[in-house]
Amino acid sequence: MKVRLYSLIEKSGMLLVGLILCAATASDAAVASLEITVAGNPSLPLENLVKNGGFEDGMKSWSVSGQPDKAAEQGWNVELSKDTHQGNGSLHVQAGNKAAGKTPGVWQNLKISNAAGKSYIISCWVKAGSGVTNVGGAYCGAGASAGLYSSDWKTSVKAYARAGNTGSKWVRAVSKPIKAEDWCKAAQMSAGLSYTAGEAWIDDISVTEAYVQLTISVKGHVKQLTLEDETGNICFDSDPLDGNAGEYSKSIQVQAAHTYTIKALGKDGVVVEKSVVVDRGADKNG
Ligand SMILES: [Ca+2]
Repeated sequence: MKVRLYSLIEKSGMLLVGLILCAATASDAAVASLEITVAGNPSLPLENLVKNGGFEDGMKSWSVSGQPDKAAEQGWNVELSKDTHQGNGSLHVQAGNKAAGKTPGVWQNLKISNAAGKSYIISCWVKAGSGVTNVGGAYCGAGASAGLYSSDWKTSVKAYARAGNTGSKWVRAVSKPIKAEDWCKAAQMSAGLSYTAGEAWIDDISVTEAYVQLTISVKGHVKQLTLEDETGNICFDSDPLDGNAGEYSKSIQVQAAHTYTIKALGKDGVVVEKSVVVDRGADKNG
């Protein structure tokens, strides 16, 4: 996809360069556009440690939290739903007022290996109704959390990806990264409602390594390159480049659970875009 984005001043400057270039190479065919390639370390998309995080295999790999046989008596309900962010299944959790002090939902153990020194992040897609609140912060609301534990489960570090009322829209909740220390030998995550009444749907839960090194390579005469996240926040800006080298390469560390867009301005004044999906939790709707 090619779009013109830069300011008129910049564009007219590029146009001038372009005209000079054309004059100098009048016999050449049209200016070749830029070719962008991206490699990730770890490789993309990042491995999702959550099994059946999109509930496409029903409730396979999940256990219902608490005392499922007393759910009705305690005023909560956990079930599979067809109201999804993607695919045919999602998790639907309801909690009545008398269950507002509970954490109804599902959980599973995560397999981690050689975790020490690595960081992890949890994300999920959440649709929460008007009754759901997260006034207590990350401990409360609708969504998912993940914990890294010592072998005796006594020491832990936790990450929370939760939302309050989402206006009945699907939104992506993303935790802060947590780092695994030497004592981290086990990992577990859960999804559902936490200390709130109300109703929520949860889908596409992902736990991955928190950071990935992107190596961006551009073939062609690139004048400037930026990397931005899904909110338009610029994560990297090359500033004006020479543009005569014919190739450009840059390695940038980014956080997982986001979608990135590379924009490269060619000598011809045309901006070439490439989107980078770091993990499977992100999709075309995200
Ligand atoms: Ca799904």
